[in-house]
Amino acid sequence: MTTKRFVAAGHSDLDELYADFAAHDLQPLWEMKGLLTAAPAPRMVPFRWRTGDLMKLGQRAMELVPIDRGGDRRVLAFANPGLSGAPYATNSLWAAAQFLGPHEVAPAHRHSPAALRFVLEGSGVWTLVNGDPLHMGRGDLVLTPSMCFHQHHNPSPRSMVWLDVLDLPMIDFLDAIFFEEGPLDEVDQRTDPVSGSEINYAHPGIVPVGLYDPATPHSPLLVYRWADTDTALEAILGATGESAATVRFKDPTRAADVMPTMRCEMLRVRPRGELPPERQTGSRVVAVLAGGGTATVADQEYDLRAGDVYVIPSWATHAVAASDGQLDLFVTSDAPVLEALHVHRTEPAR
Ligand code: 1HN
Repeated sequence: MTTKRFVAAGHSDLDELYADFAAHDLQPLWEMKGLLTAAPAPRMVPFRWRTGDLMKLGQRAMELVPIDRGGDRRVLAFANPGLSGAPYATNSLWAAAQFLGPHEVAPAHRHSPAALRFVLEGSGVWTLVNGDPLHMGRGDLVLTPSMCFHQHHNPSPRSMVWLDVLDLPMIDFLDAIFFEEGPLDEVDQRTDPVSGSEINYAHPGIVPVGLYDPATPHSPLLVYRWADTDTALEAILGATGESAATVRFKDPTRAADVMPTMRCEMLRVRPRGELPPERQTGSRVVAVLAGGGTATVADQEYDLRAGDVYVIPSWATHAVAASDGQLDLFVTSDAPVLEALHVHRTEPAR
């Protein structure tokens, strides 16, 4: 019945109907293509940023661009070429390199997007998170969860560079961005050797009774030290004899990732070892802490050097092979969000 009437309708009737749909901000589903793809079809593309280029450009920025209110952070965002000029490394994750020169200060602010820092080289900067001074050293993972005040200061005579990853694209997509400057008076430049969060929460399997508020939606341990990560990976690889192992950074007070939106892992591949091809839903940012080798992402092959950063789109095949040295990769993803929504999938791939 409906079909007959459709066929009987003249071209101009249909054209007029479609024009009226548009005039009323309506779109017919039956004309849409590619709405439901058989598998994820990301706009972002696999991409790798080389450390050599990054360090040279960052150095020039340090010479020419001061940090002050208005700019606040000297940050170079990794902009994925598939994302139409947006300053986003993946569809869901912001990733960037941040440069802080000798004696520079990045003043306090807070925002609803959560951030993490991973130090690829150097040390000597303190990040204060809600007033807790966290020293940043090579291989350390530092959390600045949603709505926590954070500032950075560099009392050392050397500049420092680290990787910032934020859930900004997700929070922007959800129209849930809030931002606030911190107090404008004196910047807190404490350099405590150990943070309060480590005093309370850095002892394996042990947490203080009566201190932690279970309503806090992130790990109360705000820094994960490289010495601990390295020790864990060595112990696990030593025991299994395998050529690759991955450890995950967890909230020490419950079965949860470090923050509700981002998963952090460290992958170690022994010299000449391999991580077999795999894929998962959600996007990933990978940073090379040490060693060299090759990463394959879909049809792209990247030779890796310490300091390089690359991204993996949802459901793209990913494989890693170490060269003669041991390869250490820091991996951040949006997996906790996909898991919460029951759309996280992972499988071996060929
Ligand atoms: C931010 O607050 C920092 O505090 C770094 O170090 C990068 C990128 C976008 C929005 C906020 C920081 C950021 C950021």
